[in-house]
Amino acid sequence: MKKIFTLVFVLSLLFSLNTFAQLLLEENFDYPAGDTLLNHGWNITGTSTVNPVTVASPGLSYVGYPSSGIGNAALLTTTGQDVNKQYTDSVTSGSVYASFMVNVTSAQTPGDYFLHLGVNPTNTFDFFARTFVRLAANGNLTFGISKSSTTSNPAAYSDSIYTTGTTYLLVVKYALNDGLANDTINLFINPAISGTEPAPNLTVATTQTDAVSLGTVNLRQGSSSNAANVIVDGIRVSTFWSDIVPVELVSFNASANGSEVNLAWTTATELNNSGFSIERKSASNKWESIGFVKGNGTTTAANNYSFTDKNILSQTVYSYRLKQLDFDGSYSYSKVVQVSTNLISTFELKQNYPNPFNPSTQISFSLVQNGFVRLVVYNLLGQEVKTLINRNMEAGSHSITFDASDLQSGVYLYKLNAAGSTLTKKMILLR
Ligand SMILES: [Ca+2]
Ligand SMILES: [Ca+2]
Repeated sequence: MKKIFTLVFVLSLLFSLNTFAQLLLEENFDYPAGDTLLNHGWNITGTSTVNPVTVASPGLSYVGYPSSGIGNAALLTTTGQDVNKQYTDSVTSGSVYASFMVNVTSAQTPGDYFLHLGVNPTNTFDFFARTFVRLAANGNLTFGISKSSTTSNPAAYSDSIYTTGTTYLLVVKYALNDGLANDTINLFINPAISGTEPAPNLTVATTQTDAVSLGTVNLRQGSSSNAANVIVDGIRVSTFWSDIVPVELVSFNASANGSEVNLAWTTATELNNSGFSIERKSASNKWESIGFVKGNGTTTAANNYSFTDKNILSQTVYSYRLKQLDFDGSYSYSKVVQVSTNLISTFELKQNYPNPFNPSTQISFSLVQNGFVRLVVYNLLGQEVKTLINRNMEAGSHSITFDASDLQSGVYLYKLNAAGSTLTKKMILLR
């Protein structure tokens, strides 16, 4: 990533690109450990108030997942209170995706479900996309999914390759298909963080009654003889896969630096990535492409990219976005970052301070553009007594300390020359 330094001004925006994703729910459990979830916008599912669901520390992390490592987590044990949280809106068509990190502390052979989707307000029977975990014969874990009740439609289970004490990323998908008794449910386990929905690990399509709508995510503490002890964290619900697991780009950073704007971004993984078209607009204009940066095709390694926009105006707010292009021509946009340029619009040489001075003083000046700069001190006879600056400098405000301890008292001139212009001021050394 670019190291950025400027004497003038730095505005830096660094954030995960999904910051403004249209999530129906985001729950990072960024609450004090030990709090009950009922204190943080969750409601009771059913009636039990025994063994409330509480906040546990630390939270869970999963590389590349946007809700990774934020705050704490929810701790689910067995029996007692179940809780739910409402989406901002109920969903009646399309698909609902609910992603979350899960770390199973211990599991039991019969297995039980610890998370499900429900209507809003929740009731005690519309439990859809039930997500299970159980202990397999080989000592590992398997995750499972069902449409609703498993009495006559057992849950589908994954391979028994998962282990306790490991954090997994699970995504539950409930597709509200047009027509009756035909909705489908998928479970994705550790899907690629690519922004593109992959093939699911599990699919359930029974003729059980469909959900009329979905409006809550529910955490459940199952039976003492079946259920697991589970830590759940980073719940994200949306009708778009790309909102919950969006992170082809993990950061996108814009900074104004003198006479240019530097863009820097990082990808966690890439899939068929031809590259990035850099798009810019200022307040009154349309988006325009200002350059292209080649991608790395398909890779699971993190990659850093940068682009410098040298064609900018002063005192202007620019918006930038990346149009990520696949080899097949499909594309997606990053979120937008904004940056305010603060280029100096006047060439200026300020009065030194202090003045008179003994033995040193500060000389400040502003440059409109990058270029070669000379700052020279003369005596009143026009003789050069000291060269303070004689080099290329960046546009912006600068200051330099002039130490006159080897000069005699008197009036001196200091002359700044840059970009073909010269400015001169007087200063008085009083020893
Ligand atoms: Ca968390
Ligand atoms: Ca249906």
